[in-house]
Amino acid sequence: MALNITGRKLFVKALKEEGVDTIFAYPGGMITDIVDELYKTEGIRVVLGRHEQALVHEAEGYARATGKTAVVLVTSGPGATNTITGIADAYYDSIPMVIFTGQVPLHLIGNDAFQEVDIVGMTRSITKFGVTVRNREDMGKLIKMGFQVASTGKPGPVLIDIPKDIQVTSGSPEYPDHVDIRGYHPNENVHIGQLKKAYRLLKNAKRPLILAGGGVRIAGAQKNLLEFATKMNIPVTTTIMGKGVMPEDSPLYIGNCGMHGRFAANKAVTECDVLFSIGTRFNDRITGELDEFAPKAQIVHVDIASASISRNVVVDVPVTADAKIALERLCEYAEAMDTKKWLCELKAWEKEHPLTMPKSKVGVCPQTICEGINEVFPKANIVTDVGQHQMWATQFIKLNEGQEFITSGGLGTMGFGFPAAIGASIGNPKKDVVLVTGDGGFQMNMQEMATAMTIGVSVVICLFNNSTLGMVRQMQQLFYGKRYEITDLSAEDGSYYPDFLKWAEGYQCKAIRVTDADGVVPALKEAKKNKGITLIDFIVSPDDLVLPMVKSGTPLGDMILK
Ligand SMILES: Cc1ncc(C[n+]2csc(CCOP(=O)(O)OP(=O)(O)O)c2C)c(N)n1
Repeated sequence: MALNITGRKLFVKALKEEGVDTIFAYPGGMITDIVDELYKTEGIRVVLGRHEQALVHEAEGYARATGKTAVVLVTSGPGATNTITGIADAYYDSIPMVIFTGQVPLHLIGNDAFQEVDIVGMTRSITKFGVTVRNREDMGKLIKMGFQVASTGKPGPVLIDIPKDIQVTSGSPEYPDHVDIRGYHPNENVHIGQLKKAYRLLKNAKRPLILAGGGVRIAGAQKNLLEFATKMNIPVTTTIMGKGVMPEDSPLYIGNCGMHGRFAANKAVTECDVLFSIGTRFNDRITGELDEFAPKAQIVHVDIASASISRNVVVDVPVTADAKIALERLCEYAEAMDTKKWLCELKAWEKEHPLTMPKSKVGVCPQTICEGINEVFPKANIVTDVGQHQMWATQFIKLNEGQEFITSGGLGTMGFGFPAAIGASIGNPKKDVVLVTGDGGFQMNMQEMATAMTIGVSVVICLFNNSTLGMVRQMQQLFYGKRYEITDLSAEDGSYYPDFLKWAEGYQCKAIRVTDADGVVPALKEAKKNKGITLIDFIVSPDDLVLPMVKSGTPLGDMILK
């Protein structure tokens, strides 16, 4: 029999057996033993962030760029609570992740001990699975369960809380290959009868439409989607999480739909007679007023999680299946449909209201920046923060095959972008990473510049600096009589803090300010030459709007166009 080993040694063994080569960590009293064990370990890179929230976003960026399960390690109490926003973000966007938290020793749990919080309880509704290891002998099994649950079915975050005494207690060295988890049976098959029903419905449609979400990317089904849509001549619209699953240059691709979707795409959802939706959860930003969503359509919904089906939109044909498997099967019998007339209608709508924005009164037009990014970085992974800039990126940045669009879709977390971009670069160092961010969101995790400079990642930060919390200001402009309360980030005399160029100087990173359209492409080209971090401070007008816009709670067809 193999000799017993400590919990801290089993922790490292588990990571190795899971093939983990990078973890995102921040130290503290309740994980010093594990941290010490990592010091002695070869082959696992430990990335130190500057804030635990950012650390989780870094892990998310890594997972989103690589498809791997990301691993986070933080201490108990404030270390653990600081991860909560990131965990929620990962949960809503189905990112595979295992978060390890240190915990006070077992006998102190529940005693108001220093830095003790019930992190498992606090994160119950935003994790797929969470547990405190209370017995050293269960540790291997629980970690295995964590990795299994995080990465299978609809992926998501898992939290494993390890009390300090468990980390130093000796026990079995076994780390299982597989564990059976009672009640957890992710769907691996597809109900062919349901799929055939869906196919028949599509085949008889006059105005069929495919709505593709992030589930298509998670399943790695991009090629299958293209094949299916092309074989059948069916147009495709995407959600924000689905952006990029269909090549933007395909004649069948009509852009994103939803709150800031294209006019033609929202019209298509409103007018279609069969909506084949796959890998999307019908978030309210996609549906607008629920009762008016796709009012003329019969709806098919393919999703890996049966609990997601008919939760928001009651559907006509539910199909519980992995998106790739479903599309592979469908492609076996897919035949061309005559959709010429319908495609012409879509083209006419696109012509009626093409996606474009007026020239800005001051500063650089956001559309021009996005087009510059398309020109100079046609292969980069694109990461965004949350706000107007995010929506402009979804509208104007074109994604080619092999490019990821990494954004906080479900939770809409300001402060996500910069750390996620760092994580994406760590996961895929050969690929250019372009971050599109706002001056509000960037300031929520800008301390990570220290992380980025210290470990030497390469990111181009395109800061859309409109000196305002633009997305909220836009609502004030349109719906609240221009009462700009707490959205202006500048001082009364107009001065602005920080001066991003001077700030960047403190981190010894390259920084460029661009105030007019002519400066866009040269600045991006210079950033491309510079290995490391380049911050481009694009001065943007606070009055620029993201349009079209569907006001929250109104039907998708009612778009504000100017
Ligand atoms: C953590 C967090 N707080 C508040 C919000 C609400 N919110 C959404 S967008 C936005 C403004 C973002 O401003 P900025 O980062 O400057 O980007 P812009 O909209 O100007 O492009 C705010 C306050 C949020 N999404 N996340």
